[in-house]
Amino acid sequence: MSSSMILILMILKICKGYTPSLVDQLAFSREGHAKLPKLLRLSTVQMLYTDCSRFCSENVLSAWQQKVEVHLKHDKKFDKTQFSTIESCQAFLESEGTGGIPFLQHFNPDLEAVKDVVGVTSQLAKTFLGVGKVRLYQTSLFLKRAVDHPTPFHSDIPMTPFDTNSMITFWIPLNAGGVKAGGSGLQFVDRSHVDIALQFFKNNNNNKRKKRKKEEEDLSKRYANVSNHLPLQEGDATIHNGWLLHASGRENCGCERLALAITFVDADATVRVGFGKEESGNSGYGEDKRSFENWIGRAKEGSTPPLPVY
Ligand SMILES: O=C(O)CCC(=O)C(=O)O
Repeated sequence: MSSSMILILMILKICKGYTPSLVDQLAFSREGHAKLPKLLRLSTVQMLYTDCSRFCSENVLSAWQQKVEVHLKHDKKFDKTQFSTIESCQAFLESEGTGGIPFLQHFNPDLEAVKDVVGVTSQLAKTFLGVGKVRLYQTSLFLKRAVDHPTPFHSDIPMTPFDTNSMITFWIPLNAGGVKAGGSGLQFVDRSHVDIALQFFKNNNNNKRKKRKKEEEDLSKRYANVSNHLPLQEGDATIHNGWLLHASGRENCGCERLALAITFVDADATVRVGFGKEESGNSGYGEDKRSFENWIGRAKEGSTPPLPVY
């Protein structure tokens, strides 16, 4: 059987054959985000939930250790023996006054159900980014517990090792917590992905660094429109551009919300020169480290990374 035939059969098995309309493509391009209704079959979402929640339960300690690593930042060595229990990680973060976390995150779970969805979303990623081929950057599970804090506004690209404008994330809620109105589905700052003026006029004067930092903390006057696509149905997904500011609220159903995020870049996107050393990228450097630590040592700055192409 040809590979395109296999892909078609896989698409039919896991999704209802969603095709991106011009309206969706325009929304993604203009606003930086869009809703993909009925992307996956309910049975696919249920299977993903079962496998992914089991994966999270089996790897809780590792997710807490990642939080400690992120807090220590890349210039301090993380000693696993010091953090061999969940309690030791929690006690350390508490002693550092972190005041809670937004979620527990698991990178690149090796699960068949996730691989199938990667195959389908890779095809859509090409259409939305308008490129011939894409590279899978990462898959990621976001578990937001009832006690967790809101996810702060951020854009994804600074946390990644890429020099690109072509990045897309599919965010797929796997249980009720991510779909209901008032729940912890993503919120998006409309058009913030094309706000080049922010960097140009607010971020280029070293002498005013302190003032600039303060200004950057509150952009609520600058960005009037924060949108969401809630309520979603199970099987719906949202997409957002890698530069778009996005966040999520608290999980207020008293349960845990689990979401799968799948991120692609243009296959021609290269590894940023000086990645991990640059001042402006440092804040987010540790957050995705688990995702790229296995290959970044083999990657060449200014060249494409050793990641799978679709
Ligand atoms: O699920 C969340 O709360 C955060 C997800 C996120 O930031 C992302 O998918 O880029």
